[in-house]
Amino acid sequence: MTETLAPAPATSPARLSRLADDDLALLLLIRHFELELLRLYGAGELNGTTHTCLGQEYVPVALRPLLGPGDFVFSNHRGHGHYLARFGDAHGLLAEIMGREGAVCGGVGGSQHLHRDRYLSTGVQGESLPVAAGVALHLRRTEPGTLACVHIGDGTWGEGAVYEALNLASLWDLPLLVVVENNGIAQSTPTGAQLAGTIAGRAAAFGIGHHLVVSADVNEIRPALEPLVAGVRRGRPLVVEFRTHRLGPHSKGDDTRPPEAVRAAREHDWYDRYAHDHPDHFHPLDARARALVEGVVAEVSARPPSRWSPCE
Ligand SMILES: Cc1ncc(C[n+]2csc(CCOP(=O)(O)OP(=O)(O)O)c2C)c(N)n1
Ligand SMILES: [Mg+2]
Repeated sequence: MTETLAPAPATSPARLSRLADDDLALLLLIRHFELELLRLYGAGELNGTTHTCLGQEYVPVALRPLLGPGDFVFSNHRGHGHYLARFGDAHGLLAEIMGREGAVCGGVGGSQHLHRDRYLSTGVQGESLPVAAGVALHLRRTEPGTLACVHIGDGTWGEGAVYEALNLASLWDLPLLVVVENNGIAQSTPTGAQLAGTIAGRAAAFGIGHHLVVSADVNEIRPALEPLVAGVRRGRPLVVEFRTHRLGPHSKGDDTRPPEAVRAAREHDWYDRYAHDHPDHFHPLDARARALVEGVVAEVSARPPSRWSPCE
């Protein structure tokens, strides 16, 4: 059976519901943080690389209150939103990326390799899922009721380690929540050109539940996920697949998509849609988030370089 693998077609997306202030503020913080990063890279202020989550910000925002401090979060290369949703710490993250004092990991982890409490990220595709499964096993034994949440992209389903982890997660009833951000592309390869079958079918092959999210409305997504996440805490792994849209380049300046594909992604952007649907709510909070991030950039840019010692 052939199923559609690309993100939802570019029909006019539905009206978004009015968000709570803190959800909108967090969405906007992530949006402006990512936009500033691209600007800083363009200005030659940053080294290395970065992958922004522009267009996908609502995924960690929807999940935020469903995860507690006892839960582990394993993030990937596109992880700034995951970190900001967990800690709200734009200063520490920017300092990490810029290699300045106050950096989350002393400035040696950079954009992709963060560690703070029960939050870890890696830029190596497929690395985190087996580790998360191991942590989930440990949690099941020592802290029942907690879980390991791991974010992966559609392209990461090409890594064999994903299947070893899913096999054991199902066999051992692990509290493992696999969040798939299916943005329809892996670097420059459309999902339909690299993934046979479906993500749902692959989860089913291991007897693992699958929940598809096509909405970008946090108020719709969160209550639907709440009972499912509770099920994970009781020891059944779950795959939650978000059909989402990557607004920006893969990393920076490397967008190989045709202009119409970028335009279609923009039509689904929660940011423009929310501005249109709720201008009175959007504009003041947007201005506040923009100013906040500009302040973070000014403050962190003025800090001295970070120092790190393996013996500390
Ligand atoms: C093992 C490994 N192979 C290749 C890469 C280079 N790489 C980084 S991101 C990426 C594409 C990832 O696609 P996807 O999983 O769909 O995530 P997205 O970038 O779309 O968020 C690739 C090939 C990598 N980081 N790790
Ligand atoms: Mg992808």
